[in-house]
Amino acid sequence: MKENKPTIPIEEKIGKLTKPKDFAAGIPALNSSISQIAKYMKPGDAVTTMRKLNQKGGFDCPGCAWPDPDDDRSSLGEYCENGVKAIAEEATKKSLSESFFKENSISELRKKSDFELGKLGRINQPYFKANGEDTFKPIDWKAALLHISNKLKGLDHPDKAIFYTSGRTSNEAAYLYQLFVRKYGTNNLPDCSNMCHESSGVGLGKTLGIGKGSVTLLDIHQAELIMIMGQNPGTNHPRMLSALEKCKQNGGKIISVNPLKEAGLVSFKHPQKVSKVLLGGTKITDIYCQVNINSDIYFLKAIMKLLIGYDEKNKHKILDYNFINDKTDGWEALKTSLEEIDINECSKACGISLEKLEKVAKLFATNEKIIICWAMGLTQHLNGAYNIQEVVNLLLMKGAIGKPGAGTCPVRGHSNVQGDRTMGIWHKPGNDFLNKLEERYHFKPPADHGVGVVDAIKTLYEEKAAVLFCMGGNLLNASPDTEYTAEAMRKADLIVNVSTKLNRTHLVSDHESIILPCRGRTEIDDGQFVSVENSMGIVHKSEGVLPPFNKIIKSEVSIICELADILFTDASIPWLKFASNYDLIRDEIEAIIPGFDNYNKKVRQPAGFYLPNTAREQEFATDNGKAHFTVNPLPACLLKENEFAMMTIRSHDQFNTTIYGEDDRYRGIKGMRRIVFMNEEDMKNLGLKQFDEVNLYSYFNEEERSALQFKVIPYDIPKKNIATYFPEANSLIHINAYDKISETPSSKFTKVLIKRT
Ligand SMILES: Nc1nc2c(c(=O)[nH]1)N[C@H]1C(S)=C(S)[C@@H](COP(=O)(O)OP(=O)(O)OC[C@H]3O[C@@H](n4cnc5c(=O)[nH]c(N)nc54)[C@H](O)[C@@H]3O)O[C@H]1N2
Ligand SMILES: Nc1nc2c(c(=O)[nH]1)N[C@H]1C(S)=C(S)[C@@H](COP(=O)(O)OP(=O)(O)OC[C@H]3O[C@@H](n4cnc5c(=O)[nH]c(N)nc54)[C@H](O)[C@@H]3O)O[C@H]1N2
Ligand SMILES: [Mo]
Repeated sequence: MKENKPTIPIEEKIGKLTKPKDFAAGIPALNSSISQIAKYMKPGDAVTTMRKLNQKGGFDCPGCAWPDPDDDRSSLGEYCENGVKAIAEEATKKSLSESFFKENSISELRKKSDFELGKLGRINQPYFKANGEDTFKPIDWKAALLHISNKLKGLDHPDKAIFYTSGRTSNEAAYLYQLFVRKYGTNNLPDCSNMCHESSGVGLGKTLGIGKGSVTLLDIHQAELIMIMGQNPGTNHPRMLSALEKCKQNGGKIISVNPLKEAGLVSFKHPQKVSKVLLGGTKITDIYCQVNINSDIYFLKAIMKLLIGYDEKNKHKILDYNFINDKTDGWEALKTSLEEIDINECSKACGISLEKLEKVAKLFATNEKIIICWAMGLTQHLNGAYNIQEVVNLLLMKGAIGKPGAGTCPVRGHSNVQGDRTMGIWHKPGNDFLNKLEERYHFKPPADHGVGVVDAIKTLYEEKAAVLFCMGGNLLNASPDTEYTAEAMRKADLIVNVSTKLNRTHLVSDHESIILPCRGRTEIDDGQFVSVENSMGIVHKSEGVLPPFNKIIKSEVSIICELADILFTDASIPWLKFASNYDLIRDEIEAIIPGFDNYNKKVRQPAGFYLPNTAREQEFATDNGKAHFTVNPLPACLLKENEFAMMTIRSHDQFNTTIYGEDDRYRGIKGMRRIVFMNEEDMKNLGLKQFDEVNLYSYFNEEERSALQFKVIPYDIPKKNIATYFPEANSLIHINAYDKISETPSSKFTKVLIKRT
């Protein structure tokens, strides 16, 4: 790789540390929300927006995918502090301009931090950077779309173009986008899911026959036991805390499995209930297990082995044999494999004492309505799919699936990432789906699978693709191996980004780059509304309330339709009609995708509608109709004496690659992001003090990767484990360090050496 300045510039800031919090939300969260709104929005707009957020008839928060209550929504708006930040970021009145780009060359802009780039304001019109130039110049829509269309027509094979999607795209835009891409002739449809919950989709699909979770919000309220693994809801899904609070009020117990003691998992003070804030909060976690990074399989196997032991001692009353016999296969093989497991080794590997493991197992033994929730701490590993399959094993033993208060709960990230996949944004589409497209639209969709994110980057690196089209997102910063990815992208002839805000992916190109500005969720869309699917499979309407940022920017649907209208000369698909009436798009979706009968009618019901979910009905759409127990290998995550296991996590002040601010309030960090959280004893052993500067190195397949100039922070984290922020440390994650089953990059486990600068 060519020697270069780091793609993400190094900031040398020293901030402040305070004591990490042991509760989430409360008055500070409300204050923080209000100050965010005040900074970026007009007061009138702010009030209108907040009243309509996640209300029936309002718009879907562009933050996370946590569902809204079917009834009983808070009159203040069903929102959280971080949802407010997401909205303020989008609804800002600040604008980029032609003169700004005249005065700031692209190489100058590359020196800005992600935080600074985000604060420049909304993209106000289409821009074009020509080959060999170093500035963005305005271009009109027609010329931009014609240029893209000509480029696509000029490729010698449609697979030379790659079409990425982030997870904010609505159902309507996503459906048309995949139709456009397949009519063009490729399945190269990587999406952010490839870096996110792909392991959940694959692991659940293989064992239960459906790649989505099985529980509803009511199940969470009714559960007797919830185990939360690898998730930080206080920051990333704050509205989940209200649901957990209800579970606790109903007598439920909660186990948290996480290397860090995350504030929101410890206790919660409901920010919209003043009495709760003043009187103290609800204790959330009953048993907190601070496991080592990527030791969850050891932990889960230990619990299962203990459960089998209890079951034998209790006349086989602990496990659900009716369910195991009627609904599953593979039980004997799993049982035999667990006999060979050494429980002391498991305890040592995960760092949880036998005594504590027994306490956890006893809760599983004595409860029936059990839910396991998880997010990136389980999915982003070399063994991500296996992690999920072990979660399934534990639930199946207890028959805890498809009955009230029990089941699987992968907590999704982007607000419509699940819906995008339902709409066909997938590089590995099934034949049934493709055949239906062929029948309805009379073209032959490509049969060969396309590339996911990792392969997309490698394809660009090897110059086997020339055009990269991104429907939202920030692929450069979101991807692993930042320097490799940047070099891959620099080789593309043309990069197109449909975006709301400027980010590093817009600036990376060495050749041509086009930015097409689009409207966001909060904005009125010429009388149309869109729909989205949340983490629990509920599809509902989302209608913006603010006037569009300006008259030039277009909706994602219009951009796709106008480009398709230019690219395809035949009139077999009425693209422009779709753009003027989204009901027509929903009719198309109804015709192709199962579960959308009467879509236009049902989507207008105030709380939307549930998509069918086989696992929820205890039906398993696998090869033989049974849910599968699986035997999964123990991950080899032994560390050499000088190695540390690094996870990359989100701060409280970011949405993925969008950096709202430089604090991480719950973890007690102020004004800095280029930091390594480290165990105090490990620091002592290395002779390091707080704020000392270190360089980080990783060696995957003996290839070195580095991330330089990080400040060390002492933190309550198990020994030999460290944490850094995403995306600053992405350069350490080798492009080939991904789960071979789900292709998910191993963002939560990298072996790292720490050297003083
Ligand atoms: N405000 C805000 N909301 C968001 C986002 C955001 O960036 N900001 N992002 C959205 C998106 S796209 C997603 S996918 C979700 C992400 O939501 P999360 O998955 O909660 O996000 P991460 O910060 O990646 O946190 C992972 C958690 O897993 C723990 N962990 C790491 N490795 C391991 C491990 O090996 N085992 C276990 N048991 N735990 C581990 C970490 O300590 C951390 O608490 O949030 C969504 N919502
Ligand atoms: N090391 C490491 N890497 C990770 C992760 C990790 O935990 N660690 N997490 C991974 C995960 S879970 C995910 S989901 C990915 C996220 O990957 P992406 O989805 O690609 O990244 P985002 O940061 O969410 O994208 C932000 C950009 O989206 C654009 N945008 C915002 N709203 C809209 C809109 O309404 N329409 C359009 N067209 N554009 C919009 C803005 O221009 C903004 O700059 O990152 C992954 N990368
Ligand atoms: Mo995600």
